[in-house]
Amino acid sequence: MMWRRHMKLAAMVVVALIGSVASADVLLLDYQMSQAGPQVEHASVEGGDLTAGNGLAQFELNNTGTPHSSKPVLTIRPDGNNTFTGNAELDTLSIGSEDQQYFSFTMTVGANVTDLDLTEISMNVARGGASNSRKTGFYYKLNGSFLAESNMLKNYEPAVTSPNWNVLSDDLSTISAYQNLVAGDVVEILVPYAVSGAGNAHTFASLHFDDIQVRGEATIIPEPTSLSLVLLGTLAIARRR
Ligand SMILES: [Ca+2]
Repeated sequence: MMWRRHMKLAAMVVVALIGSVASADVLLLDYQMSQAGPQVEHASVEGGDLTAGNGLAQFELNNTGTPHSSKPVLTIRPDGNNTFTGNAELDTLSIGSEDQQYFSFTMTVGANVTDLDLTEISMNVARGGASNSRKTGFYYKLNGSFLAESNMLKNYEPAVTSPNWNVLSDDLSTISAYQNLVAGDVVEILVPYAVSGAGNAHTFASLHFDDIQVRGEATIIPEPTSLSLVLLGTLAIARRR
């Protein structure tokens, strides 16, 4: 009789655990450069490689020749083989189909995740030099489609040059499409390059990036191994009583 009660207690504990485990706000991905993949990757997601669009002449992931203390950094420049004129094209999202002056990465929600709510994206960005204005931002896709244009963070112009950093961040908790993500969902973030005025005249104007971070709250189904350990532990405690 006693043993049956213990088994029941253990089963109840396991059922409660199977209901999944929610995390507090955590760092999901952190790209620190020197390599295409993220240096930090939370167990709930898989971070894809930083990838250049075809409109970049320079996409240097391991740039150690900058004065930034956090080097290596990522340095990009446009190729000039286009008519990218900045704001107008940023506003119409044509970066994806025409000029491709951007870099991007994906984040795939893991199979063990029942719910993922994105909270924030942030990165360090700086102009390589003082001349010309050059702009960037965050464009958002989910499962291959751009989110509503109103969700994009556009036309951000870094105010300082190397070796200083500007921190560009965006509150993702206000983007409904990035809440309640489930296993297999693919988030894609595009970081565009734009200049004010004719793009062809600014092929020398670089932007530096570092520490691209995505944060969120993940609800994860415990792995079978840890579940088994909890079950065994519960049984052991129950037997000792
Ligand atoms: Ca770095």
